Amino acid sequence: MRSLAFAAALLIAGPAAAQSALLHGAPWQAEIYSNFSGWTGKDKARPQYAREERCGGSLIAAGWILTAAHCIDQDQVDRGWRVRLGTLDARDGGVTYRIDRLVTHPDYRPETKDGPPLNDLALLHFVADGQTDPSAADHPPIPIRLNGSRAGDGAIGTGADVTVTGWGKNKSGKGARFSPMLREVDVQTVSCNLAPGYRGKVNAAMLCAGAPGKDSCQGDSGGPLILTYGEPVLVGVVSWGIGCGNGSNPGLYVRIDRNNYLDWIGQVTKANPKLNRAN
Ligand code: 4AZ
Repeated sequence: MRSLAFAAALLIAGPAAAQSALLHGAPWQAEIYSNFSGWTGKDKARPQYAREERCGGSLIAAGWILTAAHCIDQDQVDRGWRVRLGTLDARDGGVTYRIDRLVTHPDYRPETKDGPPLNDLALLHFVADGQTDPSAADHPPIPIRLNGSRAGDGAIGTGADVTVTGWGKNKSGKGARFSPMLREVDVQTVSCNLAPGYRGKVNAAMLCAGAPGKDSCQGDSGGPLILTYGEPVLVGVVSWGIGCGNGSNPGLYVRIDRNNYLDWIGQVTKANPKLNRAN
């Protein structure tokens, strides 16, 4: 993926320069990170952002992050994993929050050796605490609209221009590195069944997207797949893949539309007002 900050700099250079498909960045982008401090040995030598970075996520409503279920469990919430919002820089930028509730999709099933996770979604509710910059309340981050939330939103077919963002690895396998700065890559939706590794293992609640040498990768999970034609809208959540950017197996995303997960997200975030109350 290329750096969003770099893309923005190119944009300023003039109309001939490459343009980011996300003209105004990705203000809904969240980072889910571990603030564990007891690292030892080889882990201690790695940069802090690389030790802490766990997953991406998207702000979808005030106080709510949509991410992948495989990104976080209740144990990790209890150990103090946090959410970071409002920055391209995962090292120390933005504003961080305490996670006070995790709602994993009731039908989530982890990946198996034969195939991808099922219903790989979780919702995180977050609140400000003593580590949260108090001035953050003056400029709340901007949520991304969910596909299907407006009349006229359809299911995403193949050949749609979409963009994925994250702090994940630059390749699969040895020598791969997390990125300290948020990166983005423009890809296209493709048929999952054309991928030899996915045929027969995917279902209609999944979406595949890729382009030659372009993909999401480990650490990007939970992050947004955005439809970039017109107003940005969240159409997918980074979930799984066989390798990264290897040409034959595109990235696999949880599909978001009227027939897929919109009701569940609405129920969790709206139907129980108690869950929306900061405590
Ligand atoms: C992962 O391990 C992962 N190439 C995420 C996305 C992709 C592969 C792996 C897509 O979280």
